[in-house]
Amino acid sequence: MSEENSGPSITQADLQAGIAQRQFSLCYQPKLDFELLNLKGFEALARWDHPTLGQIMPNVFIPLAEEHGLVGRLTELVVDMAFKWFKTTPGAQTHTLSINFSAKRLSNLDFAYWLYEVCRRAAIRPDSVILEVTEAGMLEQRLQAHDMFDRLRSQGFQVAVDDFGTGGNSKLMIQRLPINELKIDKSIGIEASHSQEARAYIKSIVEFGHSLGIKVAVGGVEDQDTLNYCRSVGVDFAYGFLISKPMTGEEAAEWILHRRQLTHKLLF
Ligand code: G
Ligand code: MN
Repeated sequence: MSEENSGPSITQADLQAGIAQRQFSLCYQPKLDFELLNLKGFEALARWDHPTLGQIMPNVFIPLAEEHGLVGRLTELVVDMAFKWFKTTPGAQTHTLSINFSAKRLSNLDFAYWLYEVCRRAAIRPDSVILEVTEAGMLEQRLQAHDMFDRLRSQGFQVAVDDFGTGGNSKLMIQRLPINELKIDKSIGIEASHSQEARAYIKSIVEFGHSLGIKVAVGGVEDQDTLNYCRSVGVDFAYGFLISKPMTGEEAAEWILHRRQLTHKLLF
């Protein structure tokens, strides 16, 4: 599976057909909770299983969807798939479900209410759903960000800032926003294995986040030393290949059943 997609020429019609034919699937990556010493929840990660080009990653198709006004339909499809998995997977609903959203989509006035209605119909508690918006996307929507997060929070949802540390300096903005979680970008988690600066950065963001009552997650945790370091400086949650690669819905269902054994070896 290629993580870097050098940008095959995909047209608007391709994407339209892809959405109509539901050529998309979700993988699920577990998030480890250092306080619970257990699985906290899953992040749903979208993939486009293109019939001829193979698997296409979100960093390619999301900008395209935004450009062609298809992000709304794509969001509906992703939410539908993620909620179906969440509802039908035994034990999933005792955990959280993080979903990536385009900040452009969230700024829509009706969005929070629409999502609330979808949750209500599916009998999913809004507080188990975490909406992830990238730091760059949030900065782009800086004028709407406060209202949009407020609307989401008042419907009971949680909000996370994704890819934190890569999208410009949003610290001042974050201080004024109702945010539940900061997710330090995986490039920084990966670097932390060999870079003292990356480790110092993680530590400083933990202090910053906690001073505002915001939980801090680190992505890209690939080795035990980085996991131990994160835990020692008070990071709340970790994601990464050390814990698990993104899995199919069925594999993630299996993971839930065996999570105690799977997380035990990393933490004790
Ligand atoms: O930024 P975000 O966390 O949404 O990115 C998730 C993507 O990063 C997934 O496509 C996943 O395959 C990849 N990923 C997740 N964990 C790791 C990791 O530990 N190392 C690397 N190199 N990539 C990861
Ligand atoms: Mn994410």
